[in-house]
Amino acid sequence: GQVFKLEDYRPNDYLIPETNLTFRLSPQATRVIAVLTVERRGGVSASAPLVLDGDGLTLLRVEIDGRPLEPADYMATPDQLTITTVPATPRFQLVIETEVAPAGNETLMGLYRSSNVYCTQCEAEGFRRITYFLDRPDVLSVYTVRIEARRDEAPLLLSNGNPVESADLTDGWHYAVWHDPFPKPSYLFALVAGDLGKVTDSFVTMSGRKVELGIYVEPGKEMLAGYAMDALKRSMRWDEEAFGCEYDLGVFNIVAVSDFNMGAMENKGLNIFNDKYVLADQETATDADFANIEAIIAHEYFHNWTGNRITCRDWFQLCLKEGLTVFRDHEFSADQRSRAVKRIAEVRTLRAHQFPEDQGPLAHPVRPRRYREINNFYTATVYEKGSEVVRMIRTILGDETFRAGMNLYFERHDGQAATIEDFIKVFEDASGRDLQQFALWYHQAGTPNLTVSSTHNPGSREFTLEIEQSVPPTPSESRKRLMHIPLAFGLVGADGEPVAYSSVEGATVENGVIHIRKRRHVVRFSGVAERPAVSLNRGFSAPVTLSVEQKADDQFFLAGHDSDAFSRWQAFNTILTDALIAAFRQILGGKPSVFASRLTDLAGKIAGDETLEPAYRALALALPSEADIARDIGKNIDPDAVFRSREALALAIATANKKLFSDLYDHLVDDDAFSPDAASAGRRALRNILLDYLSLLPAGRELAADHFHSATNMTDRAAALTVLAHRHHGSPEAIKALADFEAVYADDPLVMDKWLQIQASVPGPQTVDTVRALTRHSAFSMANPNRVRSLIGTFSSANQTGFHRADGDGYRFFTETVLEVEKRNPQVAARLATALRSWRSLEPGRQAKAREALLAIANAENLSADLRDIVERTLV
Ligand code: HT7
Ligand code: ZN
Repeated sequence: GQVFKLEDYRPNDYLIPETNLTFRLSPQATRVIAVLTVERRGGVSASAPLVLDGDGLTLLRVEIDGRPLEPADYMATPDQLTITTVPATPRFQLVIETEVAPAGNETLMGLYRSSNVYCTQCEAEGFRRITYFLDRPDVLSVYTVRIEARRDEAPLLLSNGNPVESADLTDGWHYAVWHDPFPKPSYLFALVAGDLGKVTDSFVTMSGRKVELGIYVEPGKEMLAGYAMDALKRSMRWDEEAFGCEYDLGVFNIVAVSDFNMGAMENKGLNIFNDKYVLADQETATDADFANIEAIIAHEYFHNWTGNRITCRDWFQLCLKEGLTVFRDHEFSADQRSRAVKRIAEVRTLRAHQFPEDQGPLAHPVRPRRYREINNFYTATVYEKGSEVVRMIRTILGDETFRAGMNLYFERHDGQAATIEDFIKVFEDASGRDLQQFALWYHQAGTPNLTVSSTHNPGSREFTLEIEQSVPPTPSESRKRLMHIPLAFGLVGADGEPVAYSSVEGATVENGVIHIRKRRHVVRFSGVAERPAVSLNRGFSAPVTLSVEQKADDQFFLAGHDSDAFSRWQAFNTILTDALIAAFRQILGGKPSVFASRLTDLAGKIAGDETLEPAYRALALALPSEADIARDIGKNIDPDAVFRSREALALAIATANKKLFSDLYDHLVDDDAFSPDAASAGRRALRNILLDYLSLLPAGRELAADHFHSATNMTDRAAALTVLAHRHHGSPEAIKALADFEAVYADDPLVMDKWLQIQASVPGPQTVDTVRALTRHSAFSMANPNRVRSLIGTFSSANQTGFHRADGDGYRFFTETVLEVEKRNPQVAARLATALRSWRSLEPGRQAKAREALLAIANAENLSADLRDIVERTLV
């Protein structure tokens, strides 16, 4: 396949300042008439051909300035329309008529049908499946869209921008016209038509303009859209207050559909959502679902300024909108909820998804330089690491200068298609600093490591930190340059208070941040009488790994006393990880796992510490996942031994804290009316993790069954079902709870997704057979991405012992299924296939079987570009 390279970027010879589209909708044969105003750029020869992108199109008509083109004047294939004879005038009108079949479109890109609703997905290159166009983000056009449909089939007709007119036509047809005054790239175009229920509200912007808000859902589900609407209004207000960003159209619409490749899409004025991220009430959604809805509603809304008003010059710049918008939604959630809890959750996600990507065969820079399939670059690196890079800019500049830089960005680049260089420049200009070394965070792949050791000389009252940076090699980047790493730190005295020092040399230290710029820094703090404990990477100021020579006593001290809530959590998490790795080695050596009582005691102390938020305590008590442990071990992984080490530690903590956990569990019972707010969710989270521990003790199974049957919300019900299905697999209680759950929710696909997920993640070699059987269950469908991700995605990426079953049957099932999904939806199949990206860290037997599975996919006939790209890079 073709490789696209950043260095090959050049603007097109033509622009399309105006786009007029008419759709005559019909499931099998929709007509699309595009009337384009085309402009030749200054200095371009009149003989330059106009080459438009297409993808599987049927061309019916092509005219320029009112005259049909002669066959000699153009060449059309399903994937390209080349106009060889272009008028000499600098501007002309091009009319293109195409026919597309939304009903048969299972790729969910371009125009498709989801439960009889017509909808579109154009990012990244879906618009070319609708009409021939310059389908690239630097071609900005003002769109007017007329939609015609049968009124009974599609009473609702929506597109971007503001409504202009609508009326009946003959024979039961009607039409609506929409106009979007803001020039936009084709990837932000959207159309929705169908029979949908509507929830309305309004919002008055900071300058006093009224915006009509609409959320459209499957008829009958309107009462499930209230939380999303509330999240939308809070997002709109927050963006005004935090960034001065005001909404700019008279309407803002959100449509929820049940077939969607990703979470949601920020089309101008018409966001389209996976219904999983809109619909919620206490009966059907967990607290995690509510938090995701809030975050994704905010994320897509925030794109209105970071993505839509200022878009990307080309797809290499994807992090310009995605990393920045993730940073903005993280800040929003931190302000709406608990900042410390939010930060811990973000870091857990980054380590679970981005670190393995950065440390494996699919590693790429936040701003990649090459791609074969852009759909495969909507990654944790572009999104999550991209957000961390923006956070580091704020850490380096400080809040005020960062905000000044953002203001300059909005002022300077509004209406443009910009680059990462433009973004860095606004912060250089706002601060007067040189950020060129810092910019390597965008250009260089791999997770940097800092090796840190410390010494204290009581005689000279000097405390010294030796810090050395290294960036491991990544595919096609063997030599790395030195990075600028802002390392927030604290010196903590025996009383838990910050230790003062009189001067520091060896590195720039500002506002509690050491600026690492060289390979090695020896940072000397003078005037330090007693040896402090060092708290490093406070607040996770840089997305790095640390190798710290640190006494266990210091870790325990920091876990109890660090004033930085994130680092306090981190210290306890490091203690847990070290204990788990030691247990893993003991298990491999045939020895029993033993855990220090000060560890299990500390777990109890944290659980019962009323000065800490319940949500924070719940996060602290959540043991590192099996995948986390495997990543920290690094190589020669036996997932069964990892699983056993984790179970052993959980049992030790539960046994040592039986009474405390049980009392706390009883005390946390909540009789108040349900509220999805963060504090209530935190209490549920703490009680549910206590249940998880208590379920390991005698009578734990009955306790979990009681919890399940007395639950009054989905958070508690799903937590109890997970405990029963995972820890008491095959027990009468587990079987009954699964059956009861199925009986109650059989008609609710989003809830049945949880039922599929819980079963797909049951540890052990037998689960592959369960999952195979569930592919034939009526709740499952290979055509629906949510169903596929819930069953197959969960099994392959969240079930270490099941998927990595020693005899390779998990991998065989995976190969068959990925290839089956691929026939319908290559994008979803390619994402599933990334589950094997860390195959080289497995023990040799599993490694060989994983490789066979990857080769079987690679050797399949007619492989899509999406899947081929992932599998070939994974095998290198
Ligand atoms: N910007 C959106 C990305 C997206 C997408 C990309 C490829 C294929 C389908 C897609 N659906 C949505 C979502 C976002 O990051 O906000
Ligand atoms: Zn986004």
